[in-house]
Amino acid sequence: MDLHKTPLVIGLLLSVCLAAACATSPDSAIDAPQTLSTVQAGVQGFAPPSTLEPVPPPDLRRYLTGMDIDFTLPYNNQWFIPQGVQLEPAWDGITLIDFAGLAYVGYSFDLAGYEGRSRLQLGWYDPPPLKTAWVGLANWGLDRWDWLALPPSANVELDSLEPYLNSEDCLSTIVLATGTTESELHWLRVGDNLKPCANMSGTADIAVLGQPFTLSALSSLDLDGTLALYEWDIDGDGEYELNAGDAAQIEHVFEPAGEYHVGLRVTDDMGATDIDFKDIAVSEGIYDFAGFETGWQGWAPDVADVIVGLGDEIYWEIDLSTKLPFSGTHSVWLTADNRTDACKLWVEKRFNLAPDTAYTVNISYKFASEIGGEIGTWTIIAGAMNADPETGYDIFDQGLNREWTYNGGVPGFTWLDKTYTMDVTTGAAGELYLLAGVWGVFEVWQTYYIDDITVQIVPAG
Ligand SMILES: [Ca+2]
Ligand SMILES: [Ca+2]
Ligand SMILES: [Ca+2]
Ligand SMILES: [Ca+2]
Repeated sequence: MDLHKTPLVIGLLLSVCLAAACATSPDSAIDAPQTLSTVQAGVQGFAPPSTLEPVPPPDLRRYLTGMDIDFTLPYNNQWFIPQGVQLEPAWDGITLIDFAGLAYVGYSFDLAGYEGRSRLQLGWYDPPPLKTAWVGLANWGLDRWDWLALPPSANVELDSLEPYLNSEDCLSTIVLATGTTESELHWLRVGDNLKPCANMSGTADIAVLGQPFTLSALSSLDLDGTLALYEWDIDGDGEYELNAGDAAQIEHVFEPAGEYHVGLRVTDDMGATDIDFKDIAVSEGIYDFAGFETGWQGWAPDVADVIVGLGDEIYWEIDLSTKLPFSGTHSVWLTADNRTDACKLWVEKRFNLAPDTAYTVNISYKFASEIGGEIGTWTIIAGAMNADPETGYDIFDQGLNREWTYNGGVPGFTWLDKTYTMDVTTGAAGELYLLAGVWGVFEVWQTYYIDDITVQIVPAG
């Protein structure tokens, strides 16, 4: 197939539809994205969101998700998917591969009153190969489609939007894919640089005096670019004195004890900034870190609800593994075939503390999940108990932290940044058990990884 001629041919085919497009329903083009998580999730080239807290993208106007198709425009070989739309040019309606196939969908933007940059941005969940995708813009004055090869940046810069606005200031565009590779379009947007979102949610809120503390900005993101600079304001005076460069995490030792109002400022590759804050209480206490490079470091695997019947136990395994470390060469690997529909897998560690004493406990760790959507999602369990967790009832009764194991829609295993703070009172034995793991709530096989567990225990304030 001659790729250079194809868009022209299609342009002729599509031009007959042009006059009707957009003018019929300009308002339908600016529907808000379906969910915030869809918006923030998994756009190609972005730092993965490491929590599931919604991070509202700024400036929803002029922003369409891949699902916001304008069906008054031509379309072919497109399928709705949770993260947008899939383009499958080689689909021939049966199962065979059509090497000359095309996939295309159209979108319309209401640009009334818009005077910003003449730029169309496309965010791909799974981008098309180079030189196989095109953007068609409806040129109303010349009554034709102007076809532009999609650049690797997926940002289409125009000299002016003027030729592409109809009498109602509507911009109509077609995204077209050729070849035999599927691609997935996540969003489209007209406008200037999007502000980044600073997020400190992976940073613990208690710290042990004189011990290393991880300031984490891994949950921050820039929807249309990359984060170039992370800066921290340790003493809360508005001056960001700690420059972490492009490192999303940095170690800091807090001294003296007290309450700190810590600020994070992130700067994207276009120079735009955003800030976030967290109050961190620093006091004497116990600090414990395990990166699992030299063994279990006091942690131990445990399971519950893995028995199907007499002599029949589901397959499960919790092991130190080199398959996917966050730090060093090893992490903890947890996997199970959840035929019981209720299995629980975790690692636990015992700490010996004063009896009958109230403590504030923080457990922070890296958690890798490949679960991008709702199907098959298990839940994270993380808790602190004053007795050895042995059964499902033990941990259920303790008011554990439970959270979905979604990874934000990113393909493959993605490291998430988890931190949980709990109050617990020891019993007569002075024992404290911390646990981190997963609870199988769908009857499917799943695998997860845990690494870099930091525990901080301070007397309850
Ligand atoms: Ca940006
Ligand atoms: Ca400061
Ligand atoms: Ca490790
Ligand atoms: Ca146990």
